[in-house]
Amino acid sequence: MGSSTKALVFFLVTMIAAASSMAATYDVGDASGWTIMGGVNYNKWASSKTFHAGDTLRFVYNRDFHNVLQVTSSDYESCTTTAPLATYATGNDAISIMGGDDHFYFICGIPGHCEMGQKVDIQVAAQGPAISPTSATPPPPSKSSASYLLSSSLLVGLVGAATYLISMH
Ligand SMILES: [Cu+2]
Repeated sequence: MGSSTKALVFFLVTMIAAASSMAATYDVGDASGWTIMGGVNYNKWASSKTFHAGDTLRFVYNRDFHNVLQVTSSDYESCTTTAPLATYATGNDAISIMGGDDHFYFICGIPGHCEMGQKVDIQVAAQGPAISPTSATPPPPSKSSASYLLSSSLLVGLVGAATYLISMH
């Protein structure tokens, strides 16, 4: 194997390793957890982060007093708890925000809690977690799942190229 090929393979493998290690886990509310105590502003918390498809949200709370409902945008706005898209109630819920929506909306389903501010709007960044496209202008937010797919296929392409280069020698 020529040294330039070796360098290229090393580069590709490094890129792939870096891309796959970028998924992050976020504790919602950090040390405060998921609560109505202390007046945590969850959207202020969320705006301090940059979420990517593939990241994990962790809701930590006392399950005797709270739960986590994933809801639609309008149910989030109106604090409607009767038609959740998903319900979590273990007290330590790890929720992957892999692919899908631009926004993930979560509220507490215990009466009154959402109204008291126990709600969070997680906006997933427009660009996928793998490899940023080289174009100067990022795609609009509505294209996030498409760009995530694009990054994924780029990754598959890199793996294919690396495999091909190795098999040539
Ligand atoms: Cu609650």
